[in-house]
Amino acid sequence: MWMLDPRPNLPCIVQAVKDGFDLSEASNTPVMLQLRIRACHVHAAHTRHQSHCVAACQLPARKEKIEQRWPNAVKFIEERQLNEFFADGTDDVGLIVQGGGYNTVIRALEHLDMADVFGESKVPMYVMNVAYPLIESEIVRFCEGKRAVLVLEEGQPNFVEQNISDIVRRHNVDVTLHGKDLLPLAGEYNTATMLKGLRAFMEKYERIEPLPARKPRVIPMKVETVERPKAEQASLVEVEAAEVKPLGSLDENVHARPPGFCTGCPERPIFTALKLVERELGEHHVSADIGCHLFSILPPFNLGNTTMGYGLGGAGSAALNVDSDKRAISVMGDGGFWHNGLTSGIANAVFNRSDNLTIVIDNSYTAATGGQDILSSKAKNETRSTGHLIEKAARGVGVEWLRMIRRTYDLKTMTATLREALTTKEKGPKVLVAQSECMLNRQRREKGQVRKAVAAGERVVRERFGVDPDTFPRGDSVPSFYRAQVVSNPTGWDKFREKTRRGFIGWLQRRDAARRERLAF
Ligand SMILES: Cc1ncc(C[n+]2csc(CCOP(=O)(O)OP(=O)(O)O)c2C)c(N)n1
Repeated sequence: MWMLDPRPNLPCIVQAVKDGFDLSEASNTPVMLQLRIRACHVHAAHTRHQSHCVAACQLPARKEKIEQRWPNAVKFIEERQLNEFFADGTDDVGLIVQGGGYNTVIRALEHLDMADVFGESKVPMYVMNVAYPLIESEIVRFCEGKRAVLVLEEGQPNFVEQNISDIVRRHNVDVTLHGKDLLPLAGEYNTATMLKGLRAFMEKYERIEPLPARKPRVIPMKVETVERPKAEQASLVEVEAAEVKPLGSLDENVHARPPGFCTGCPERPIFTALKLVERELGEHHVSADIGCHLFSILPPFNLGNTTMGYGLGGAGSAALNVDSDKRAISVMGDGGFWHNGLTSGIANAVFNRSDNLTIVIDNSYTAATGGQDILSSKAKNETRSTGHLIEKAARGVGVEWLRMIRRTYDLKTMTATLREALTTKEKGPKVLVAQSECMLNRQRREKGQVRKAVAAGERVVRERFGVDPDTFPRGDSVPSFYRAQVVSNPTGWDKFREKTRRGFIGWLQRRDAARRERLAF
């Protein structure tokens, strides 16, 4: 089966759909379009091509495939120029990359000053928007006359590199091939990884200077920021000057900060509650899922033993449906729930008479990929049908024990419900729908509304939360938090209240300052 792996920009992807249908027609073979994960995170509008009907492709008869369909496909790919050449002829070293990896290579080249941000490479590149079949004539054409070529291919075995090696050997092309000798065998080829490989390649062929050996970056000692009475300050300066000493490299001294939940994220308290309940009931197997909630597997929560795939939190814990004093807990997002979790996780748990607990984390969006709407989103969407309840769907497939929590920040209720779910004698799957809107998306949603209301002269109240800097923790002290209200277009009553409060607080502050002054002497 042929496979397209277009460069991850929308016009290329749209074009690849059209080309894919045409290629399929021309070669009477199914064509697969691969979209890499980052490409799946973008959305935009584009003009539709004339729709094609999918030709019913006959399943391969081996002889016919080799003698007719394969050559037809190769011819079509060559003629339609589905693969691309960039900056060819400018140098005698070059790069071969599959379309899906193109943006990352360009970003890495930009770091080496070998490409600009608009994707103009200064290094010859052969971009395979068709990952399979490989086009021999194009590979020979690209490699001929080059000293060396680097193949940037994610994954192992390195099928593309091996295939290219075979092609250049058979055609007696005198080129040195590099690939997995300079790049890692496993793991995602992100910019940092590609940069390392590219740097090694470019240094080897003297296209760039080797990096000078890195000196550890030295950071100064922490500087005391406590405010002290003036009298003490002069001597403090002397103490600081005496104590400043280099602390060594940043790597050794600055704590790594793992990615985690956003500030104010409603998913965070769910895992806090789970952590608290585990203190009472002991550790459980937690089958995690794909989405923002997967940050639970990192510090400070460290909750999540397995992750199988999107919507598969429940399915992943199915194997642990055994007689035990502890139930397995599975987590799934509302996106994962609708993607397949309702059937692969919940319905199967009903069917298999599972005793496990599934927590559906319902934040009203597929949040991790940018806040797209889903069936249960509350937002009114002009082109989609929203507002379909998760609890109704779960009950519809036979769940009896189901609890809804409509404010995940309510830690007491969260903890109590989790405890009940993990200890109740009731048989059958337990489903807990923990619902609170994603804060990032809520802010995006409300921003426009608020701006309009303020412009229309309406009274709008916004809340702000913060930590009182005067009480910021030192030693064992506990900081104090505040909630402030910002009122736009205040009424006369608002203004009067504000004035009275300010007057009273000012009086308290003056009284406090006088008392401190008295105590200082
Ligand atoms: C099989 C698969 N498809 C798609 C993705 C891309 N993806 C990553 S997170 C995510 C959305 C998760 O949404 P949801 O389950 O609602 O969790 P949330 O991020 O809102 O907490 C998707 C589609 C993936 N990782 N795996």
